[in-house]
Amino acid sequence: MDDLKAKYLGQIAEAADEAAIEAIRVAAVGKKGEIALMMRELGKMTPEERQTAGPALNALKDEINSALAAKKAALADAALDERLRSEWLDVTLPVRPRRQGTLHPISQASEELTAIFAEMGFAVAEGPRIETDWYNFDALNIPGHHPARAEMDTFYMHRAEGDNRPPHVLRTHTSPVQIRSMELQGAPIRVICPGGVYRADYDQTHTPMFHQVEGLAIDKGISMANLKWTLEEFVKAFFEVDDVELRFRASHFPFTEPSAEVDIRCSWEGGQLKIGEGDDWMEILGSGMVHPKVIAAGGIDPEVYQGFAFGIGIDRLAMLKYGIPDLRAFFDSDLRWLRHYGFAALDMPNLHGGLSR
Ligand code: 2U9
Repeated sequence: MDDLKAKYLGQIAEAADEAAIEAIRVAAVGKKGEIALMMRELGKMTPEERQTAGPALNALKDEINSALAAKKAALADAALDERLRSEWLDVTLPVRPRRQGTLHPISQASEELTAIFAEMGFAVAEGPRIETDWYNFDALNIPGHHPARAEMDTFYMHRAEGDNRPPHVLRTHTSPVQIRSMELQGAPIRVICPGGVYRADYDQTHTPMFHQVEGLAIDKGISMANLKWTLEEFVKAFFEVDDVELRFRASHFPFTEPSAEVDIRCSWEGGQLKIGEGDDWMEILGSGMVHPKVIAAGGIDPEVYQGFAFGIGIDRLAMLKYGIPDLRAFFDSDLRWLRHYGFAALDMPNLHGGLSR
């Protein structure tokens, strides 16, 4: 029996995996194993022999069973250790670089100028890009025969044959939003309307879709002086200069009277634009006192209320601020040119605090 014990304990010690353990179990202590066979032999023994051989066989069986269990547990531990070693992750490694998007310069310029006007008390209003010709033209003192209606290179929406209602248009300016705001809110009102507008035009300085921000302030006793101050504050904050000189040139728009185009003093040194100093002037926006007919179209009494309005091209403003030469780059380029101009990934801390150039 000692030989048997030595044989199986030796095999168990040598077993390399669970399958080997199972094979030893079947051979040694299984139903038809060696110990079971020996148990059967007990019947042939004398009672005295049986008294020593029986307990000895049972003890051997227990010993082999516990050696099998211990070896099984040791193998499982070793397998776990191996997995922990081979599947180990260094969570302190730096993450792999990920491709990240950036805010579009037009969005960035739009956010910046919105924040500046918000600080001066202007709310932001938005409206539909598909408009009726009343909101886009008539309410703005641009009647059917008016040349501006043709000048604005309007995109007209298709009407079904036999439908003789005036067609909807892609808004040619954000002014309809201001008419809608006047209708909704009445006076007094201070609002800016940033957003995309459409004109059938395409060359180095025009794209069929571009962005405007228009501003409107209506109250009792508003004058050109309020307009001038507002625009000066805006230009100083947007171009981050302490002082700036604005030049108001008489102009004409159907929706304002009087009307003025506004230039800022600037210089071009070696192709580099400097805002606020120099001997040059650059046109940046149009403005004026809102025409009484337009105030009335918004449902406000022009005998009681006056107002100023202005319109700025955001795309051009972004080009000037960030030094981007061709307007078309805004709409047919990818991230590489944005990176070239120093536009940072969305989660960079300098997002709203100017550019890291
Ligand atoms: C209402 C009343 C008046 C908005 C105005 C301009 C002058 C103007 C251009 C600037 C560059 C368009 O993007 S651009 O091409 N805009 O010159 N816009 S006054 O006047 C309004 C608007 C709404 C109710």
